[in-house]
Amino acid sequence: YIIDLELKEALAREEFSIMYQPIINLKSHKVVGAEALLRWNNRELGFVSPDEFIPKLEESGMIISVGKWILENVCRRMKSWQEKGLLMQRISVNVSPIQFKDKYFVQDVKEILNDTMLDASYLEIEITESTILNLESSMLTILELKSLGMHVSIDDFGTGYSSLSYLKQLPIDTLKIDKSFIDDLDRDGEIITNTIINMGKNLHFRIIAEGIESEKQLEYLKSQQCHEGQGYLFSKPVQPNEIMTMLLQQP
Ligand code: G
Ligand code: G
Ligand code: MN
Ligand code: NA
Repeated sequence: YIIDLELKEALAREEFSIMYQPIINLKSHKVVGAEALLRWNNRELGFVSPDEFIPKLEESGMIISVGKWILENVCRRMKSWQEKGLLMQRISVNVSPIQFKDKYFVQDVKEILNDTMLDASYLEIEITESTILNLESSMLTILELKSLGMHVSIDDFGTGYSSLSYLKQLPIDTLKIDKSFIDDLDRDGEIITNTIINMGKNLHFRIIAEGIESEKQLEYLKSQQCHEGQGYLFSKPVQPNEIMTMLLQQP
C-alpha cells in the first residue's frame, strides 16, 4: 500500500515536520509551554493526518526511529529558543506506547538530552492511559525519566482505563483532560471535567484542558481553577517561528 511504501522513505526525504501548539496558563493568559505535533507532507499524497500514519508507524516499528527524530528535533528547538532568551517552562512531546516500551527508550532520551544540552526539566513527555496498563513495567520507566528531571503527563485523560490507585502510585506530573469532555462544557455537561479537576488537584497534578474552542468552555475552566489550557480558541498548532513571535510579543 502506498502509505506504507512512502512512510519508509519519509525520514530520509525530510518529509516530516513538527508544529507546536501553545499551552496557556489560564490565570495569566501567558504561553507557558507548547505541545509538539508531528506533520507529514508526502510528495505523492500531500499532507496525511497523524491519525492515519501514526498507527502505521507503530505497526511497522518505524515509530521508534521517527520518535527519536522527533525528540531530538524538539530538544534542539527548545535549546535554540532558550539561547535566544525565550522563556517557556516546558515543551511536551507525545510518546507512543511502542516507543515508551522499547528497551532503549530511556537510554535514547539520555543521549538526546546530552547531545542537545537541554536541561531535562524543560521536557515533558505525554503518554496515554493505555501505556501505563502494566503498572510495574511502566513504573520503572517513569521513575527513570523522573530521575533525569523530566516531567510526565497523561494525555487524553478520562478516555482510557486507569484506576485511581495507579494515579496515586505513579510519579506523574500532569493530567490532560481529553477534548471530548471539554466539548461537553458547551452543552452544560460539566460533570466529568469537574470531577477530573477536583480529583487531579487533590492528588497534586497539574491539570491541562485540551481542545478549548469556546469562551464558554474557558470561563467554566477558569471558574474551576483549571491550571492550563490549549485549543483553537488560543491557537492552532503553528510553525516554530510563530511560537517564537508569540513568546516575544507577550508582556
Ligand atoms: O496533531 P493532531 O491533533 O492531528 O494529532 C492527531 C493524533 O496524533 C493525536 O492523538 C496525537 O497525540 C498524535 N500525534 C501527533 N503528533 C505525534 C507525535 O509526535 N508522536 C506521537 N506518538 N503521536 C502524535
Ligand atoms: O491526542 P492528542 O491530545 O495528542 O492530540 C492533540 C490533537 O488535537 C492535535 O492534533 C491538535 O491538532 C488537536 N487539537 C488541539 N486543539 C484543538 C481544538 O481546539 N480543536 C480540535 N478540533 N482539535 C484540536
Ligand atoms: Mn497530546
Ligand atoms: Na489528548
